[in-house]
Amino acid sequence: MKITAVKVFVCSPGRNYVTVRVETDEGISGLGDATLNGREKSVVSYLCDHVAPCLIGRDASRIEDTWQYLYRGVYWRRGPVTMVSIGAIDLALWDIKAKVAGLPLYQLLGGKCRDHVRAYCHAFGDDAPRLVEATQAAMDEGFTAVRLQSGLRGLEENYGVADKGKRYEPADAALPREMVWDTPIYLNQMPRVFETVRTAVGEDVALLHDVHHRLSPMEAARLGKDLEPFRPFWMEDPLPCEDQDALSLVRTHTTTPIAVGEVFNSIHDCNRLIANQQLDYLRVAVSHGGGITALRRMASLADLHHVRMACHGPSDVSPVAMAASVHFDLSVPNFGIQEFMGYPPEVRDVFACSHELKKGFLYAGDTPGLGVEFREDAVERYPYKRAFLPVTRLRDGTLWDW
Ligand code: CS2
Ligand code: MG
Repeated sequence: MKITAVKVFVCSPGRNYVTVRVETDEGISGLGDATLNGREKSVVSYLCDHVAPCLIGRDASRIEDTWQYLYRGVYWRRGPVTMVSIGAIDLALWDIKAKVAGLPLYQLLGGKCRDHVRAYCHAFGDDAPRLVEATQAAMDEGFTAVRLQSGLRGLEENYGVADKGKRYEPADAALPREMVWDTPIYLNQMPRVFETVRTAVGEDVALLHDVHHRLSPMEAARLGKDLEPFRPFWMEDPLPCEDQDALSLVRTHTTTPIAVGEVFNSIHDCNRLIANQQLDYLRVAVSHGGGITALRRMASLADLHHVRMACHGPSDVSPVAMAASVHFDLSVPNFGIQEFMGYPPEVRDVFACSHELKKGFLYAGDTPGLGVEFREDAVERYPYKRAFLPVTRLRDGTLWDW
């Protein structure tokens, strides 16, 4: 079975998605997600100019060899653009292989390790009482795990809080918007927010929180300690984690579990963190990390060191990568939890999916392959829109971590 075409589509049903279709001479094609929020066109060029021409005529069944060819065979390795491109091709080839076998992808990955995938959703509020309402609403829908992001007193906007007309943090502006951040206010307020929500909703629901890389190691240690009484499921991305040793300082001071990795794109970004047990959950997205082939290697390494997988699943990961995450989550022994923000109707109109969310849990469905259909006319119906994520500054104008 030979690859005859690698097609790349960019559409914007509310936000930009880069979708890859690998076609074969036997009429079976596979889908991959190559979306890199705010950098979509770089990926399109990488795929169209540097990947697609090399794949025509190659055997579509040779998934590992193609991965090695695109990674090891290339002088410039790693980096988000390269790895999401490899990831998209990898997903498409797994999709093809599973369609040929007539099986949902998880069957080729060893079959189900669990019946369904526990998902967490996002709750946000301008203040703690609104966050209580949002958390309760999520629990009423059946979610057993909820991520809490709160507005901060004196700050107009905060990451992840789309309350009362404010924006989540999507790449929604043709030039980057600017947001203001204040660490002392955050460190004082966040534990109180957790206390209010935990007291209101009881101890059975898992409560998560995303710090979005904004603290120093000592500040993160303090936050972890201050949150401990309210039993957070995890504290996500407490630090900018290029400095792989910094997390060990955080861990010395707190038992609050740590989740990192949504900006990682290779096993080399996390192998020391995993081996040194500096994290509890690894958040690499199945697309950004180089596909199913690469994620399985990370999961095996993580499993040796008591680290669980928790693939990144924001709305800027398309339903194609979300489907791949669900198949992956069903099949790896060390699954932790799956982020699921859901998609608006425009996105569901472009991507028809067999996976579904029912009462806070994800199910893959039985459709052969990844179980996603992509409508190519989306490119005309929802054309690409240039869009940047915002930048963050301290009150005095100092540019801050994102
Ligand atoms: C977030 C993301 O889902 C998450 O945990 O950190 O929303 C992230 O901000 C975006 O994916 C950025 O592209
Ligand atoms: Mg995050």
